[in-house]
Amino acid sequence: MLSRRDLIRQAGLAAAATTFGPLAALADTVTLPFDNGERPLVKYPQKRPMICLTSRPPQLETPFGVFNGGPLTPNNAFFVRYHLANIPTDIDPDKFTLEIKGKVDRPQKLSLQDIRKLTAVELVAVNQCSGNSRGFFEPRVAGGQLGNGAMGNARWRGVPLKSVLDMAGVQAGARQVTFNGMDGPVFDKTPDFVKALDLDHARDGDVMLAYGMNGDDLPLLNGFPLRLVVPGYYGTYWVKHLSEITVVDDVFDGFWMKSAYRIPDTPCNCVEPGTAPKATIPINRFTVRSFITNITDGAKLKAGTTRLKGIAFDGGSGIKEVAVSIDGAKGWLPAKLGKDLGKYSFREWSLPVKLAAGPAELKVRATSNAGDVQPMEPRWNPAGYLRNVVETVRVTAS
Ligand SMILES: Nc1nc2c(c(=O)[nH]1)N[C@H]1C(S)=C(S)[C@@H](COP(=O)(O)O)O[C@H]1N2
Ligand SMILES: [Mo]
Repeated sequence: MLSRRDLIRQAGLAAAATTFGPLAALADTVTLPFDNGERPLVKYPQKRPMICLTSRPPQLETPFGVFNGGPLTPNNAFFVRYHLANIPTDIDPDKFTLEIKGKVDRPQKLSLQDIRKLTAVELVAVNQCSGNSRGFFEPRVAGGQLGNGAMGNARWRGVPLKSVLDMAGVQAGARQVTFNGMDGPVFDKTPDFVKALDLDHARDGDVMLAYGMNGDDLPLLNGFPLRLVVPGYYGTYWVKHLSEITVVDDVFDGFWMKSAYRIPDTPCNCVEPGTAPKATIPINRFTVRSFITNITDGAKLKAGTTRLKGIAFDGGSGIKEVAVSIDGAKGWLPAKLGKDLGKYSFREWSLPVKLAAGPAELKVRATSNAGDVQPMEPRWNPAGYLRNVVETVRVTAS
């Protein structure tokens, strides 16, 4: 068994030899179901073969079949998203420090050991990229053409962000908290990746600084040695290799908050396809979604009883019910929900259905405890975020 250090060293060596990149481009490819959907499978350190969107920086999508393996996504199959090509590849956990500064009474410089000594909490939560499923948008939109694999569910271990903010003593009048990681732009003109949360959100007790993922350290590509976990919120806020927390007394206006990752300020957060929103707000909680995981589009099945199974999740109210249709949305049957791993987690569901010989359209539709239901028609926004239309899996039974 390789130790964490060995792995990191190995990653470091790979970085020294060339630039950090795939250990191997595998012969296999995957074809996502939209135009220009052909992608190579690549093998990066600590990862199994993953669908490659870009290699510099690494942007890796989880092969969808992984989601049929259980409610937690294995670390070596968890998707990877970066914006800036200069990612840290050789982090010495003994030298790592997290700084907490700005409008605080007692600025802090914490080592990983200091953080590990604080009372730990664990929480199961989905991380999903805002652009997950962007490749399905019609009309098509610019940005990474992702299938449905830019999401994952893990048991995160760490400390509440509130604990370290309290240690530092947030000053009266503070409004937001900003988060910066160790990656940076290659060209000076590209703005550094810095995200912000409102102070109340940052102190809600659920937002956490995570060093553990599914019982192990974070993989390097998922933010080793420390990342922000913002349960129920899109991945853009989940800053990796987190090294700088700054309390500010205004609304942070960095590029990645003010200009990027924004959604239409309309009740549906959508606009007429092909049009621009008049006003926008920062992206925030996940829309409610569900998937069939054990049957792929185009599958040939035996007529008779088949057990459908899959996952559902939302932005943190939890899943109330999941309904399944096998006749193209004419009739709906309630699915049985699996074990509740918490309101931020994937919720498994299953349902035996009887398929007559011939073609069938299988659909699944989740309702959240907040009362949100997946729409039957896709909602559109120019950045390709928030997709949550009821998905269709076409099968033929014989
Ligand atoms: N430091 C850093 N953190 C980051 C990013 C980044 O580019 N740099 N991208 C964010 C985005 S947009 C997403 S979707 C998540 C993805 O987390 P993952 O790579 O662990 O799956 O990381 C977030 N944290
Ligand atoms: Mo993202």
